[in-house]
Amino acid sequence: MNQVALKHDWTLEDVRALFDQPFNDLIFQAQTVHRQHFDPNEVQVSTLLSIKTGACPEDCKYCPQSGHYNTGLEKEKLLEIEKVVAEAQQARKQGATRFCMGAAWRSPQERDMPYVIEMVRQVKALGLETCMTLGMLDSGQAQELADAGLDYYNHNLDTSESYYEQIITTRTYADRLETLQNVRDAGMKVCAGGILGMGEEANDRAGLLMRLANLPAHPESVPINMLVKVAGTPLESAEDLDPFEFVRTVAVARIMMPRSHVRLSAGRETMNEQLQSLCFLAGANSIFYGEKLLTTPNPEAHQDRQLFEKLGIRPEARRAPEGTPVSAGISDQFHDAMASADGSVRPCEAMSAATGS
Ligand code: SAM
Ligand code: DTB
Ligand code: SF4
Repeated sequence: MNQVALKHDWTLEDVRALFDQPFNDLIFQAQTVHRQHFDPNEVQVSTLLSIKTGACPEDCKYCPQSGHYNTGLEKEKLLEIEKVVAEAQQARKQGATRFCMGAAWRSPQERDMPYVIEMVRQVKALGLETCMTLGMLDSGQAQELADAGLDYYNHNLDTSESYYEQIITTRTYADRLETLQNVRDAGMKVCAGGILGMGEEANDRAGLLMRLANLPAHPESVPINMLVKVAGTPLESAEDLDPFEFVRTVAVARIMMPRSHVRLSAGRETMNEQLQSLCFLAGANSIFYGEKLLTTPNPEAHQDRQLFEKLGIRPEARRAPEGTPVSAGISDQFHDAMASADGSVRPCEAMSAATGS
């Protein structure tokens, strides 16, 4: 494997030069880099659950859960641990290898910590990787979550530093960077990305990727979300982003952060199969799987299984650090779910390969 040193000193000009290549050259370069680091026919599969919904004090202009806007969302308090574990069991049965729990908080309060810590412990005990996104963390909270065994923490930069203040006024870019540093210092894996289609310019998309790739270590997961336009939010009528710009951003993220999982995240509900396939070709190798993201719709599970089947894509098996598959059973579950998608059971060599069995 060609292990080129990872680059952390990108300038905006470097990033724009990647973006501005002819489309075919960019996709070829991204797919070439992708193949140096990953199996091009494997996609990691995560499921999301909102563990605390709505009434968030922050004013993120894209977000249906902000208490500043009337989006008609029914708010819910922190879910009971048993309910979260039952949902995780269901996700595991459907073939997810990672379970992400999200809360509409500015940051967790001290009284919440024992509950979320217990959620991490019990979900992990099912053999799933755990991820949480709970807002800002101080260093002590990050350490508590790491000690409980939390694998990933998601906290997005969302956009470029200069466009950020058009989108959120209740906390700063520096706050976001501080949380990412606290997560990293506590020894957890970092999941950080952004949202496209918020009326930003090409330089903002380049600026977002520049900040992510210039972090002291690249985030292990980079979610690229297409804005889900929700009625009642200030961005409900944002102009559609040209889908090719979305694909270009995925490709540039792949080239700049070659060893990271790039997640084709929110927004797949409005993308056709061909656009999603272009994103996989550009190096996206992770998705959220299951009918719902946090509060908005995601493609039905059977549609994703059919798309994987059409493209010959296998769900990535969870791997132990030394590269040994540790949850073959989980990928088998995806296989079973896939086999029953159209009511018939058929052999699927691809799935067996993914499980290493
Ligand atoms: N409250 C926590 C926070 O903001 O960090 C965690 C939950 S928040 C919903 C997680 C991420 O979801 C946000 O950072 C944003 O990138 C993404 N998100 C929220 N609403 C979205 C939308 N309408 N379209 C696309 N992505 C969205
Ligand atoms: C991320 O980057 N995307 C996910 C996850 N991190 C938590 C969230 C998408 C949320 C989309 C809007 C909703 O469903 O509420
Ligand atoms: Fe709150 Fe997170 Fe939504 Fe911002 S993105 S309003 S912090 S739930």
